[in-house]
Amino acid sequence: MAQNGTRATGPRCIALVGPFQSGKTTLLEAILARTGAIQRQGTIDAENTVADASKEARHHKMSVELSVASTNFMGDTYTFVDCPGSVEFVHDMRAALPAVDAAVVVCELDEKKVPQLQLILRELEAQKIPRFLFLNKIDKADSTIHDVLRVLQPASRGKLVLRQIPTFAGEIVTGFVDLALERAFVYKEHAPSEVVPLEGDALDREKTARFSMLETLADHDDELMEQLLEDIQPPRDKVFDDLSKELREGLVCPVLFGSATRTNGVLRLMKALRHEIPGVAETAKRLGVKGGHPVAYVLKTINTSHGGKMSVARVLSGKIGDGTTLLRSDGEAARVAAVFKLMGQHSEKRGAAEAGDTVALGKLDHAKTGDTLSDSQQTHPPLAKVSPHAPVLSIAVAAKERKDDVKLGQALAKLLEEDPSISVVHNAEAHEVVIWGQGEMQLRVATERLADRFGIATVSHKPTVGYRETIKKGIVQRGRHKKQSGGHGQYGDVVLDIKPLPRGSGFSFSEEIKGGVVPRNYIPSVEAGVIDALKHGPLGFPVVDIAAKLIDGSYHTVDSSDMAFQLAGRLAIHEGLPQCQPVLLEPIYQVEIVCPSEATAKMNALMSGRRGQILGFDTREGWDGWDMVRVQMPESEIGDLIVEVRSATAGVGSFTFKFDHMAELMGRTADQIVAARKAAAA
Ligand SMILES: Nc1nc2c(ncn2[C@@H]2O[C@H](COP(=O)(O)OP(=O)(O)O)[C@@H](O)[C@H]2O)c(=O)[nH]1
Ligand SMILES: [Mg+2]
Repeated sequence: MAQNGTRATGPRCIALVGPFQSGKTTLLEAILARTGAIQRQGTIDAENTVADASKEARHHKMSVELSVASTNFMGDTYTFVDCPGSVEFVHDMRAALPAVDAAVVVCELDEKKVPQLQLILRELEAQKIPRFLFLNKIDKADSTIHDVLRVLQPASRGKLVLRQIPTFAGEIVTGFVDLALERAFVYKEHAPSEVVPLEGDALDREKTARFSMLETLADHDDELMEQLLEDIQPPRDKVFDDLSKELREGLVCPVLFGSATRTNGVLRLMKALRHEIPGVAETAKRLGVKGGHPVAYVLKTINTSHGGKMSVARVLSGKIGDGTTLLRSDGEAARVAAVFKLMGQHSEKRGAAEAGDTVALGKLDHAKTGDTLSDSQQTHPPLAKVSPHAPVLSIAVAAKERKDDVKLGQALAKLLEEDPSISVVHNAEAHEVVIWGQGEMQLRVATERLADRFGIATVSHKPTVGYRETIKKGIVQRGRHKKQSGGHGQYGDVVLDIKPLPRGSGFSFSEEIKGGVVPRNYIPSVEAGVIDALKHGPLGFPVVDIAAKLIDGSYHTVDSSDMAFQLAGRLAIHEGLPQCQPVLLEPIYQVEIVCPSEATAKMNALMSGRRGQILGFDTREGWDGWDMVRVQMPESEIGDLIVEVRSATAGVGSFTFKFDHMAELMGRTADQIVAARKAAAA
């Protein structure tokens, strides 16, 4: 069992997270190369990295799903979960985090990326994941490197502590001093750094920087504080113990430097992970695992191109092997078909997985991402619950060929299984299958996967907006259906009192038939005819907020029928409504936008360009430096709103929305909508 101050034991699991393009996938590659898991370090450009091996990731040169790869370092197994940095794929990271011992937050010294960094740190803070910052791309560093804390601290609630300071030749960073070790290193490209004497200017800077590191640590350690006040040099072991303890408790976030492309700072990072992060015992405790028997957490679900399902899982206690029966928290059971070790897309069968191992479990039909699995002795309550962010963008998709319709439904179900931040809505009225997701790239990748992996060519278009129409004034309208074509005729005759209803009332039907002028048994037929006619009003949309009262009519003993009265009801509506001042209704949504305060003014401008009505501004609760803007906005304008919100906020702004009411729409916009509808129907 790991204790504070001593090294954790067993296989570790570490998430690589951080803003888009900060170098996470490259860092994983560097780690695998440095620790000997791969012969040569691949690059994003050469499309030969272990992670990002899917066709879509290669094609877009960005992570579009998480990748898992393991290595051995000084006798222990380390599994890394390389998470996509794009906000659109953030669910992969969020769902994986509960299972990891720690996260390495890969970042750049770029003020523009600080809001993204803040979002990610927020997630780690919320899930209480111990974290390092790895300041990458040190090969490109300029003078801002002296400002690391000033630039990055605002992104973190926990105190950042510099563990290293860079050393220079002129303007170029050539190495670093490790402040805990008090040792200077010079970077070597693709080789371990070389220890050099710590002297001169570097020594002076080291003293100052080390003192401020210790001061930060002393905030949580009275003994260390006394030593500092009395000018006593704390023993090196004590410093390491404090670093480790405060990291594990989430009190501080140590900052390391490096360059993933040059494999600089990678060994230092590995050593810090080895000595300082918690192991599976502590992680299991953090999650509340009731130990003793096998328990695992599913951090990702993958459907391989040959149709096999794999559940990537971290074993938190016990042992799971081929044939182990695993129960979900709700009691549903399935048997593990095989245990795999993952190296990106490549999987290899291995023996049983022990506590700490992160493996792929084959053919667990019942398992979903986020599930807690336990062996057949007893169920385990869920260890974590990570709900996907509400979707913000949608497209309607259809198979190019009719014959693929069924396949499309099945393929979508598999995509949803892999990425629960996508959802599918069947719009029966518009005969559309609508995919909802987190952004343009995610939806594009989803349609690419339908083609690449499932062989389904699709066409996509903007989803139909839920327009309605209603009437502004009433009318009393007769509808008479009469046909005499030899033998048996058809006869139905009704008079309807048609009236507008208040907004949101829907439809009501009533009758006031006296003296049986319309026989009882035909009244439901009239209603059915009216309902049918209201599906397409004079403007082409479903009619709502309308009352129809059957007040008169006549019948024929032989020729009247159910069908004839339905047709009469329809006729009355068709002939009556155009005279009732039909008007278009458009759905208005209540939208809550969250954004960094600097962008609030831009949101304001954005809203007026999209017929939005600002209801109010607020500071965002619990988020310093963020605002929340409440707006009412037509559904049609929300369509691609996320694209503009993100571009105005360095990618971090977002919103949620819910239907509020239907509002009358007149003038040019309405005319265009009606014309488009007519054209589509023609
Ligand atoms: N100069 C420099 N470029 C880097 C470094 N690490 C990554 N990159 C480049 O940054 C880009 C994004 O890298 P990638 O690993 O895909 O970032 P990710 O989105 O965080 O996974 C790629 O073009 C990398 O080659 C580094 O240490 N130095
Ligand atoms: Mg990546």
